[in-house]
Amino acid sequence: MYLHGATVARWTPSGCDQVLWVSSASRFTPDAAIRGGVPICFPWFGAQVGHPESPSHGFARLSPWSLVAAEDDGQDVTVSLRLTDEDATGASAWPHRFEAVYTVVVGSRLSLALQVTNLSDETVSFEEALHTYFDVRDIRAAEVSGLEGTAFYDRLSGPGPVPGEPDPVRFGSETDRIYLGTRASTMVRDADAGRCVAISKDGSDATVVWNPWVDKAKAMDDFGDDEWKRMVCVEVGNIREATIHLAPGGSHTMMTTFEVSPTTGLEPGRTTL
Ligand code: TA6
Repeated sequence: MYLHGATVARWTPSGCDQVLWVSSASRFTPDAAIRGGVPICFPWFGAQVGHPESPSHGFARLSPWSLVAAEDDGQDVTVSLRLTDEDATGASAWPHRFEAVYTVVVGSRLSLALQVTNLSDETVSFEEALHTYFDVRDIRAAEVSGLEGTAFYDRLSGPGPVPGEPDPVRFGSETDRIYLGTRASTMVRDADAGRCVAISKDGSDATVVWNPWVDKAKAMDDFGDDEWKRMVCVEVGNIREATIHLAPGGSHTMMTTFEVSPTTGLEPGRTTL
């Protein structure tokens, strides 16, 4: 885990392979987000509306967080990090007094909780997401379930929401979707690796699913050309209609938990390229 962006980069439950993916081309510099693990998107998702010059996905993943607590209870290790408007890099783009506390519980499960408190004397609005990169053996044999029937914004095809689909999400091309109004748990089923990662959440009304596929992977200089095969992003968040509005003194917490289990022989069809 890095103080830079409070980015959890690796988590390997005992007896399991690595669950989180990090690009071999990722930069580890103060001016760049880590390409992989769990970058924190806050206080906006994607481009900041009306501010094209602002960093994509906000400043939290580019900022130095402070360690405020660490505890090992023999079972789990709990680490808490903090970011305020005073420490945040480029916070002028969002001129509000705030405190964000990120609590990470590492054990046989990984739990992440982002609590944001409005320290200003006016109501503030923000978007957020835990932009998790999961490691998969081959994206063409993987699927994401739990979003069946849920409408989504397809960021590749245009503005309006698209009706939900009956089946789990499978991957045969670039996929970039924001699922709306969903508090559902999801599951990454990685057939080739014989494992599932269950993703439960709380305080989140949106879920994003992303794989850049071939061309977008090539277009990113901190992402290996062939690495699109080995990752999928499933991101719990509050985005667009789920934007959070916090009154002065108010707090909001979004949390997610990951748990690994073996697949039970449900082999989805492999997507051919
Ligand atoms: O979460 C999906 C997404 O918003 C995609 O549109 C893609 O741009 C990805 O995030 C990565 O964004 P980044 O700013 O990290 O390059």
